[in-house]
Amino acid sequence: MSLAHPQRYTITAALPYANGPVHIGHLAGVYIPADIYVRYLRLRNRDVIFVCGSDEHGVPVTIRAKKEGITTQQAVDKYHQIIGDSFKDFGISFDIYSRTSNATHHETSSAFFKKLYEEGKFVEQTSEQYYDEKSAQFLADRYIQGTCPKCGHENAYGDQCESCGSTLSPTELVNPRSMLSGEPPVLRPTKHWFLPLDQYEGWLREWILEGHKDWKTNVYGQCKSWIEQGLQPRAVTRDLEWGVPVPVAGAEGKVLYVWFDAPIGYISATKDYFKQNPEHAAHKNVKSADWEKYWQSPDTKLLHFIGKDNIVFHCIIFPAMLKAHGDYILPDNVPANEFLNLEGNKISTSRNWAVWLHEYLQDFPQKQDVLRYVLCANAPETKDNDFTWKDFQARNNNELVATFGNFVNRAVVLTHKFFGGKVPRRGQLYDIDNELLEKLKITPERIATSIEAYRFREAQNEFMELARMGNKYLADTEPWKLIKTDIERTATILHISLQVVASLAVLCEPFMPFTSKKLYGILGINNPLYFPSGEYPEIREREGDKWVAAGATWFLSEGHEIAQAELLFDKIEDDVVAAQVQKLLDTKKANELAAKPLPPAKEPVTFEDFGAMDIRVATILEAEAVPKTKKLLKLTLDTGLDKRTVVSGIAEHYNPADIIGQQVCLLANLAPREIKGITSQGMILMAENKDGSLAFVVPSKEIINGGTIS
Ligand code: B3M
Ligand code: ZN
Repeated sequence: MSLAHPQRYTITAALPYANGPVHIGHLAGVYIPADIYVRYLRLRNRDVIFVCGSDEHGVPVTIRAKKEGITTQQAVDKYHQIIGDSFKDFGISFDIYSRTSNATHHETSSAFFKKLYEEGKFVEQTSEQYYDEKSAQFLADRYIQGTCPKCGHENAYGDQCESCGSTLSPTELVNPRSMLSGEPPVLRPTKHWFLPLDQYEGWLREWILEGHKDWKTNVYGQCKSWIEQGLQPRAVTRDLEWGVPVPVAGAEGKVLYVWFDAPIGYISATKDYFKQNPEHAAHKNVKSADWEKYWQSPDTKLLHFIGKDNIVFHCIIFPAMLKAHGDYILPDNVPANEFLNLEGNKISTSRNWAVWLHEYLQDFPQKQDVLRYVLCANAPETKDNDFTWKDFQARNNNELVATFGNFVNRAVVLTHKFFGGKVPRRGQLYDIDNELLEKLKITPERIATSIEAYRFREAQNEFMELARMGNKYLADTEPWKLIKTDIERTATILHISLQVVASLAVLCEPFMPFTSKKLYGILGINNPLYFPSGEYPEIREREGDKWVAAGATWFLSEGHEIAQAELLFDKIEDDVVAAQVQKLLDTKKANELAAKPLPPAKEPVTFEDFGAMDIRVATILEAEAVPKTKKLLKLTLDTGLDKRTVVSGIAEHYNPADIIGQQVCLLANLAPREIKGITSQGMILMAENKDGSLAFVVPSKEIINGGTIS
């Protein structure tokens, strides 16, 4: 059951690992829906806190740091900054973007563990785990590689084989080796603390399977299958150096498992927020210590926005932790999304198959709202979905430019042209006017209903429907023609159009906040329009410190002066989109090459076999294409011994003019061969890349022609 009348909302968005930048999949799956929801609540004047931060513990960050040759602290500092900036750039309106390496979080998660420990909520278990004797440490699953027992892939990880996708445990690997030292690890006993999830099974069954049939089917389904498979005790500590130290005597060298501390990060972030913003929600008169209300008061609605890979942690493990602790409320809902693919393939950080937010902004400055719009329109709400650049272009050009932007622009420009930039008088209304006004009246409520049901695509589409209808209204009534014969009717049409524009300005705020702000500017609304709590969809305008209703649908009064039109959206041309597609094709090619195996090793040869080769340094004197061939050059070489002709298949890699004077290595005693009527006396040594590109093999300093190579 969902909380019917919450007094306040605590909205969390998954804490991204600080091990890389964020991409469109993150935005579409988690942060855009969360931000829409929160902005909507704020428009309705609900008391809401929106928290997030970087997840700075766990093995993924240590691996990334190692790869970049920097310390783990440096790595998390770097990515915390990059990720935080991307969110800010895209208008994700967190009240706080915190981080789990800070003091508040260490204290909070440590105290959380300690309470559970002292109350005997954990079970202690000693088990055998892989240990690297050379580096003197236990190995996280990700730090062990070996042969996959299922498919024979030689570089499977201790937790997963990326070749066949099987989930593994480290002891299943054949020929395991430590990624730290390369040595085979040994098994050693180690003690850990486990959260006995099996003891919470009955309660989880009741709370989720009976009590939360309202959750999204993808979420409910995953929970059901986890619970029905039977829950096992789950280790909440690890043998690692990086993380929150286990606050118990005899636990040296152990830290909290990242999935134990990370969700507590939501609580820590809330505490930090209140420390930094004691005046939160001034109208609510909340004190700084009141962070507790947002986590412990049963009239608070707690929602976790996450991607589908995090469902078990947020629906089963974290709630079991909260329940074990006893002081906390539980999530009211966990509206998890599925995954967004990119041009038909799974987004992958390691394969660089992604549209990175910071790169998007370099290529499309000021187009944050376009991406927000497209990602919401395609959000993977019920199934995995695909982002394509073609669709991005089409939605921008057909929906944002041709419909929404065009409607606003015409209404504003014509008002200036015919009525000096003042909202004209509304005269008699006809059916066509009333139809649009009816739409205007019902749309806010419809958007609200969709958002409250976590159907953000549908909500945004409702918004767009109103813009479409407005656009059609102008096309049908043609005020630019009517002005010649009927000024009064033209005035009414523009009056109504401007009311719709004003409504769109407010309604688009959750989806396209940058555009909304521009529209407020154009309409000359100094204080943003506002939906009074409980009276939605009636919109009021703020005058000084008072809210005044301009009527149920009339937002702009007659005579109100508006500013000049500004470009809201502009057309994205084919070549711009083609460049993005090309960038991906290049990535794909680079990945394919990286995955392509090297030619296999050849059979051994004897020293005598090798000694029989007469390899010499030579210089190219002349070069010309061999007629009627694409690949061949005829070269004249100075070998020190003689001048000779060699035909070489390098025409696709070098221009004849560029290689005159080039030193090369020549297999000089290769038996002469007739090629295209030319006798070739020897062969030039070339090095070959995976992509087939060729380069001369040359001595690293100048050597006389005829110098031998051995
Ligand atoms: N950092 C996993 C992820 O980025 C993890 C989420 C933590 S939410 C408490 O998918
Ligand atoms: Zn495998």
